[in-house]
Amino acid sequence: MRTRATPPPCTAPCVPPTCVPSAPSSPTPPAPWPSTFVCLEEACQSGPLMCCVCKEYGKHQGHKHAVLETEANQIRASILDMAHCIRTFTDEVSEYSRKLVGIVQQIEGGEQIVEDGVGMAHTEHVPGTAESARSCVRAYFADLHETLCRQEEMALSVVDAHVRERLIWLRQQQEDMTILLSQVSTACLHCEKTLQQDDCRVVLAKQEINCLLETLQKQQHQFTELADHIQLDAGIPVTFTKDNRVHIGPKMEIRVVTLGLDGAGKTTILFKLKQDEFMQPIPTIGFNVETVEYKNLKFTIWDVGGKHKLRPLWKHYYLNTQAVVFVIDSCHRDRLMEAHSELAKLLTEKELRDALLLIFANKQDVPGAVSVEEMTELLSLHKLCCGRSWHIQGCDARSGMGLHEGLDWLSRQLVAAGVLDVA
Ligand code: G3D
Ligand code: MG
Repeated sequence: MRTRATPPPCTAPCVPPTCVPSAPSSPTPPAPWPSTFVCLEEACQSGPLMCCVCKEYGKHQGHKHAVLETEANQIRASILDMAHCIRTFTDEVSEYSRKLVGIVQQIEGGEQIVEDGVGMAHTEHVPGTAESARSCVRAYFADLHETLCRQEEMALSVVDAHVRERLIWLRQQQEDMTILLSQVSTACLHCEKTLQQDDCRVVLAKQEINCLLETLQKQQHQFTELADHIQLDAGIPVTFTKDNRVHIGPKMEIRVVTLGLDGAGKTTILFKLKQDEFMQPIPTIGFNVETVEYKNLKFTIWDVGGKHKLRPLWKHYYLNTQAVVFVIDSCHRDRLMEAHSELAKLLTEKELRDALLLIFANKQDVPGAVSVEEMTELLSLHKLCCGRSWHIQGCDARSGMGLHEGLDWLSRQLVAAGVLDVA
C-alpha cells in the first residue's frame, strides 16, 4: 500500500517574525505535515521550498515567501482554470476546424443525398460556390459576347450601307460620264462632218453648231464644278464611339443640348463656339441651333431657352441626345439652388440616362464667382451625378476660356478611337 511520505521535520532555525505565515485566505485541506514556506524569489524558482529544502535559508531571510499549502492550492486552482480554458480552447479550435471543412465543402460542392417525393433517396450534385462563380463569369461574358456580336453586326451594317450608297452614287456617276462622253463624241463627229462640207452648208449649219458648242460648254462647266466639289477618294474614315457604335466620315456627329437657367450664358457659349467672337446675345425665346465643328467632332448644339415657362419644353430636345451641357451662372449665388433643382429633374429623365453631362460653371471672370470646387460642394454634384459620366468645367463664355477644355472632355468621352481611315 502506498502511503504519503511524511515531510522531514523543520530543521531550519527559529522562524523570524517576518516569516510568520499569515492565515490562508481560503480554506485549504489540512496539510499532513506542519506548515512550511515556499520562497517567491525568482532566483529560487528552481527550488522554492524554504525551511525544509532551502539550504540557504539564512541568506534568504528577507525573501518574500508564502505558505506552501496556500501556494500549492493556488497552483491547483490555476491548473483547474487552465484545464477549463484548454477545454474551451479545444472546443473553439474544433468548431473552427469543422467550419473550415464546411467552407471547403461549400466551395468545392459535392454529392448530397436527397429524398424525392416518394421517399427514395438518391445522390444529387450540389454545386459549390467556385462553380457558381465560374457560371456567373461565363454568363457575364456570354452576355458581353452577345452584346458585342450585336454591336459588331450593327457597325458592319453601317459600313455596308455606307459602301452601298457610295457605290450606287459612283456607278451613277460612271453612267453619267459615259453618256457625257458619247454626247461629246457625237458633237465632235457632227463638227467634223460640217468641217468637210462646202461653204454654203457650213453657213447653214451655223445655228446648229453654235447650239452644240453652247451645250458642250455648259456640260464642261457643270463637270468642272462637280469635279471641284467631289473628292475622289476610296478612303472610308471610321470612328468608334465608346458605346461601340461606328461612325463613317471625317467628322463624327454629336447631338448636344445646352440647358440651364435663363441668363446663365448658354447663348453666349454657343455664339462663342460658333463664331469665336463675342456678340451681344438677345434672350432666347425658343431655341437656337448651331453646328460647331471641333477636332473630329461635329456638334449640333441646341440652345434651349431657360426661362421658367420654357423649361417644360426641354424634354422635347432630349431624344437621341448624346450629351447635355448644363450652364450655371457662377456669380449668381442666390440662384444656385434653383439650378440644382432643375439639374436634379433633368437627371431623372429616361431619355438622358446615357447622356454625358458637362457642367459649365460660367462667368468665372466675374470677381467673387463661385469656384468649381465650391460649386461641386454646394450642388452636391458627386452625389447628384453618381453613376453617370459627368464633368464640371469653369469657363468664361465672353473670352472663351474653358470652353474648348469642356468640348475636349466630351470628345474624350465619346470617341473610343480617333478617325481610322481605311484607304
Ligand atoms: P442664356 O442664353 O443662358 O439665357 P445669355 O444667357 O447667353 O443670353 O447671357 C446672359 C448674360 O450673361 C448676357 O449679358 C451675357 O453677356 C452675360 N454673360 C454670358 N456669359 C458670360 C461670362 O462668361 N462672363 C460675363 N461676365 N458675362 C457673361 P446681358 O448683359 O446681355 O444680359
Ligand atoms: Mg439664351
